Amino acid sequence: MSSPGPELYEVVNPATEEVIETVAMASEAETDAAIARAKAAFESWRRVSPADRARLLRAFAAAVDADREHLAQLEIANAGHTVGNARWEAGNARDVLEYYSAAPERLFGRQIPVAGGIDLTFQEPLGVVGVIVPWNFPLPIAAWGLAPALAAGNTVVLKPAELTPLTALRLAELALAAGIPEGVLQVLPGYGPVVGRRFVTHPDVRKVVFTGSTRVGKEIAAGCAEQVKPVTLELGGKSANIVFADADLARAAATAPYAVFDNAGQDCCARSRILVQESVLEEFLALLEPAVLGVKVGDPRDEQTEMGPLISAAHRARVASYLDDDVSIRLQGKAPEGKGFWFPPTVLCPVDQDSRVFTEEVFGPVVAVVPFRDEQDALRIANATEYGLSGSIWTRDLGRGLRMARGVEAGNLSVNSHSSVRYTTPFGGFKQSGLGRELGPDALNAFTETKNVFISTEE
Ligand code: TXE
Repeated sequence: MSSPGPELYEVVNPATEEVIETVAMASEAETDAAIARAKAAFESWRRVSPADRARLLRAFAAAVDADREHLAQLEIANAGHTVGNARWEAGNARDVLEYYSAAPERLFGRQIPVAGGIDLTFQEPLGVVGVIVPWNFPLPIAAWGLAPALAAGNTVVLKPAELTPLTALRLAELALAAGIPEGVLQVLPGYGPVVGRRFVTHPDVRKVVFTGSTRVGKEIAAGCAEQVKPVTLELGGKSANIVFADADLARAAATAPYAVFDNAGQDCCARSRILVQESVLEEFLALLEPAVLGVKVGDPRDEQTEMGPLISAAHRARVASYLDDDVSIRLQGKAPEGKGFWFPPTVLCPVDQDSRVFTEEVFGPVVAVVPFRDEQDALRIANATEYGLSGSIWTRDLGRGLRMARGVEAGNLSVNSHSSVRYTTPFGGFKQSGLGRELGPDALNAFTETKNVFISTEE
């Protein structure tokens, strides 16, 4: 009797709707086998000397560096990212690997003074880490999870999103070519409720790292709680871009589209609510108009393109549904017609602050503009959301900028800038935007347990 073959998944180019690859989806049994391999590999990987582990991670970073253009082209084809973004993302994956390659030799313990002996603490690896990656930034988010995990001495099984497995699969090949031993990093394409779910329920997976929707994040957190399994969650956002009347309005308006339409709005840090002080609302909208209408949407391979397509037909339908509500479109750019999951950059104003579009994560190129009176009013609006990932504050008064940054309930704020992500600084959300921090020195804590050892010196 022949057994059924693996389930196959057709990977589609969202700019052309063409099938570019067919990928075998892992079953639950294959997931268990991968976890068993990762567990076996952990026993030797944890014993690799810190200097050798650092060397192997540097070699992995160098392999990613040498393959940057190839990785970028894969991401353009698979995720529809613009060529500029895709190159930045491949560079970011390399940077993150390089940054954490310094960690194995710097995972210091402490010696705490105690009576009657010597007390030592050790930062021990956890074991097998399951990393679940979404489709919006497949390559950087994979690197943010796997690099600190491996550096701290863990082994990793990584599940890319169904829609975007190609760059993660390439990362696994590059790791092997760089000398990272078999089983230390495995990439397992598969469905969330099959492979991802198994990371949660399998007792040999000692930690789960998840980036994705708040709905699934809650399910994962609940499942991990059953086993008291640590979990890092990076979830949705509804971030505010707050523009005060005293700001450099021209700069604030010129950069606002980038802050929400970048990656076609499929960014958990997207500043999808623009809050403008009421006295300058019309002036700001007038400045915003050329910036929005000028966004070049189209072929992501073209160096001039600023915005590519959405990831899928289903996602485009979901984004479009927000415009079926009773909303006022103030500005709308152009998007190509025909094949591809295109959507035009769209600015809504005025907006009902209780509406779906103002309270839910749209994850598309749609931004809502509302006026505010003063600092207190701006804070009230900015914080009236279940999310708390990022936000921007535009003002020439730095005291106010800092006051507002301290007042907004979010993990990553920027003043006179929209930057949220640097690989050297912590990244993560307040409230329902997440749990724990990725990147920077803090991320390493999430991949170790502290062990305390007391040695008696009594005679
Ligand atoms: O996310 P899912 P989707 C938000 C964004 C988007 C919405 C839905 O608003 O429109 O979520 O996107 C895996 N157990 N974000 O449906 O389902 C899945 O296979 C374990 C924000 O794509 O959360 C994929 O690998 N894993 C976000 C990953 O989870 C499961 C990025 C994310 O998929 C699972 C993406 C399960 N039961 C979407 N079900 C951000 N923070 O940037 C699914 N998965």
